This record gives sequence, structure tokens and C-alpha cells, in this order.
Amino acid sequence: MPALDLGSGSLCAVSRFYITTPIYYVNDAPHIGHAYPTVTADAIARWHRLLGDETMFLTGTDEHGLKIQRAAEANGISPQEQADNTSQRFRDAWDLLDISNDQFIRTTEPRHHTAVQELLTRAKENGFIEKGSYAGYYCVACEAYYNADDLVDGTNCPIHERPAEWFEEDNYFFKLSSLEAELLEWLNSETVFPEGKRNEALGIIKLGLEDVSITRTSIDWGVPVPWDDDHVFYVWYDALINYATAVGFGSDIDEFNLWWPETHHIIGKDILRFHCVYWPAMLIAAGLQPPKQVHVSGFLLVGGKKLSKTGLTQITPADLVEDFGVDGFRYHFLRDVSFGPDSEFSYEQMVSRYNSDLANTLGNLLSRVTTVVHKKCGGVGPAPNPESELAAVAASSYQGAADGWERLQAPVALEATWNLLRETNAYLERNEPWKMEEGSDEVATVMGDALEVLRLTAILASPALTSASDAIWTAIGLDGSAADERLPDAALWGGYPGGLPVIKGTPLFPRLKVPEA
Ligand code: ME8
Repeated sequence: MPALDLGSGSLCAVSRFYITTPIYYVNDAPHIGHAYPTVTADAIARWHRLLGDETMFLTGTDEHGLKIQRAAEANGISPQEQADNTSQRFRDAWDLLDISNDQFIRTTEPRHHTAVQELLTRAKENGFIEKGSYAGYYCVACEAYYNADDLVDGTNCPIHERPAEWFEEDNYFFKLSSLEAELLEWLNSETVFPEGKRNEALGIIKLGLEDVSITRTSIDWGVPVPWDDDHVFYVWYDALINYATAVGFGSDIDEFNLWWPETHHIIGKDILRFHCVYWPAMLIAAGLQPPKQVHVSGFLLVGGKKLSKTGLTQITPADLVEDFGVDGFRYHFLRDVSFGPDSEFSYEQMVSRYNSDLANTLGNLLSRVTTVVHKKCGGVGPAPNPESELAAVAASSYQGAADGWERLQAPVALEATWNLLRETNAYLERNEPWKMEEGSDEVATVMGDALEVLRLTAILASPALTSASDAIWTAIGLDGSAADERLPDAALWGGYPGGLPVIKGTPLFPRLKVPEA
């Protein structure tokens, strides 16, 4: 009898899902523009864990380059101290926001240096890296060269609105221009979302690609070029490789082959060129597969401007968590910011969303249900009715949520989930269980249905509401955590067993006052 094959062709192959955020520069502290892609990636990762996928969620910090070196000089510390201090601030922010990353990568880690050197050496050996010289306008804040035509008023970076600097250097060039056909092929499948961003990437290629300089001699805060001591790799060619380092490139090739190229990169529109043109090209040049998908978000704006660390519009996650709690923060950015277009941040909108969806629709349902179960059912939760009219609503909410999370459209997923809550509130209004006879079958049926909806909501909302989902779970008498359930089975109507003690607690989401204009 042949031995069982438990390798890649195994019958019990697991489904894997790898998701990444951009790695953030450590020149300054995190703001909500960084929190937005991080919370989005976190919620998607949590959804995939609910589906039972082997999930890898990566975030981290981008620590080399002139921008960091200058920030360190301004603070009177070494670049390493600058990186250590600020990287920790990102970790603290993500701890505060309940971000469930499996790894936090820092580009100053030795494993990353090894990976960068190996990947770019492979590209050189394959004939894609050559020596040359370069002169051009450089924006240190972007860590990118611009053509004179791209500058505003002939001098300013179009993103940072500050003068770009003239740089001239001898360095190594990546022969991007020779990879046009491969890039077009990659972009001609379902790789970049939304569609408009895929077209933007195609447009960049169709305009004609120039070779790009990938090393620097003017600074030494970077990964050394292994074949030439005078050079370090330019920060972007070091940074992009983090996605490969984290899953084993350069250290554990078997691990790398498990995860690559099934990767989903979440990025902002400012770094589309790097992720949708340069990065797939670098991988192809090194003989590796380009990433599976890149999802491009718009900017969060305040007063029409991109939130930035250098601008005056800085709002920290901690500021908002103080007012809205972690779940209130996460819910707002997931529910109100559609992934793709730009979105204007509004404190008033955040208050209004919190009050309508969290305090009213969800919070009131929980307190209503627990109160009535105490008054009319002796505090013990009854089982749901298998024939309940809410069963069909629950099934379509699950489909809507699954579809929304699958397409990285958190607002769609949460709207579908909240539809079930609204329908359940209406069902209670119609049936008025608070007027029914204590201990009757009638009241047990209605309350069993409402408890079942709360069970389902705790699971379906858990990618967004990390604390409230467990608070609901416990309040309806269930053990463990909603996040440990497995979909789709856990979404079937009738999972609430009944006979459990229901706890009447304090309101989950106390109403907030709308600020005066
Ligand atoms: O670009 N709205 O780092 P970074 C929405 N290190 N998203 C925003 C935002 C805003 N106002 N501000 C920032 C870098 N972001 C590089 C990335 S990846 C290999 C290297 C998000 O700290 C957006 O996704 O300047 C942006 O691309 C990302 O934060 C990184 O910002």
C-alpha cells in the first residue's frame, strides 16, 4: 500500500490566508490614518479565523532611510533609538486598539537584513540590477524621486507641499523597464482592488517604465548592499521585502512556500506605485511569484487634507478611544469608511454612528432582552424557535456579512449584521414580550429568538467589536469566547441551547452627548 501523502497534495490541505498592513515609518507617532488600515486588516484577519483559515496577520515598522535619520537628528538621538522608541509607540497603539497581529516586523531586525540581501542578490544574479548614476528631485518625507513636471509650482512635493531636494548619486539600478510584459500580465488578472486602482497601475505601466535607482551612498542607515560596501539599499526596496521576510524568506523557505504568494496587501493610495508596480516586479526579478492581491484604500481627510504626522491635523487613536472606547473606535472606522474612496473624518458622525448603532440598536436590544428574561423567564434564557420568522433574516444577514468581509467591504458586512438587529428590535416591538404572561410558552418563544440573535451577533460582529462580542456572549450565559466559534456552522439558526443563566449588566454602550458646533 502506498504511503499516505501528507505534503502539499494532502486531502486535508488547510486553507491559508495571509494579510498585511503597510509598515509604518518611525519618524513620528501613529495617528488615525495609520489606525484605519490596521483596524481594517485586523477585522479581516479575525473574520478568516472565524472561518477556520490558518491566518497570518502582519504589521510592523519601516525604520531605515533619510526620513528616519533626520527625525533622529532633530530629536538628538541615534536612528536606532528613534526606531526603538517610535516602533514601541506603534505597538502600544495597536495593543490599545486590540489589534490581533500574529507578527510585528521591524526592518532593523537581522532576519530582515538577510532576506533583503538574498532577494536582491537573486534579482542581480538574474540580470535585473546594474550600476549607473542618478540625478533628480527627491522628497524626503515620501522617500521618493519626482520628475520636475510632478512638482507643484516647480518646487514642491505634491503630497507634502514642501520643497523637494535636488540629489545626484552613483547607484545601482533595477531594470524595471524590462519587466513591462510580466507586470501587464499580472495586472490583467484579479490582483488590484478596487478596479479604478488597477487601471491606475496599468496606466503607470502604459506610460512607459524607467529603470529605478535602488541604492544610496549618501546615507548609511539602511541594509548594506552585499556586493558593494559603499551602498545601502534605498528604503523602499528594503521595506517592501518585509512581507516576504515575515513568512520565512531568507530564513525558512518551507515556511515561506506555505504562505507565498497567497498574500493580501492592504495599502493606501499614496503607495500604489510601490506595491502594484515595483514590488511585483522585484519578486518576478528574483524568480518569485508576485502577490495575490493588493487592496488600495483612499485617504482619511480632515478639512479636505490628508491626515499626516507632519501636518497640524494630527489626531491620535488614544484621543478617540478616550471618548468612544476601543469598540466604538473600531466600529466607526469599519462601518463608516468605505474601503477605496477618500473619506472625510468627522467627530460628529462618529458620535452619531455610536449612538444609533451601538447605544440604540445593539445596546438597547441586549438590555431589553436581559431585562425581560429576568422579569418573565426567571432569568433563564429559553431556546429559540426552530421555525422562527427571524431564521431567514439571520441567514441572509450571514450571507451579506460573509460577502462583505470577503470583498474587504467592512461597511457592507456590518450593515448586513445590523439589519438582523433592527429586524429583531422590530420583532420585539410587534410582539411586546414585556406585556406577556410570566413563564408562558409565548414569552419563552420570543425571548429564545432574541437570545439566538444576540448569539449570532456576538459572532458576526466580533471582527469589529472585540470586547462587546464577548460581553454579549457572557451576558446570555455562554462559556468561552464568540471569536472561538467556527463559521459557517455557528451561523446556523438554533445554536443557542437555552436553559442558561442570563446576566443583567450595565449598559454596553452608554449614549454619548452630541458635541455642540
Ligand atoms: O508610506 N488616510 O509609511 P507611512 C488613510 N513606510 N491612510 C493613511 C493616512 C491617511 N490620512 N495616513 C497614512 C509608508 N495612511 C511606508 C510604507 S510599506 C512596505 C512601506 C496609511 O507611515 C496609508 O496606507 O507614511 C499609507 O500608505 C500608510 O499609512 C503608510 O504610511
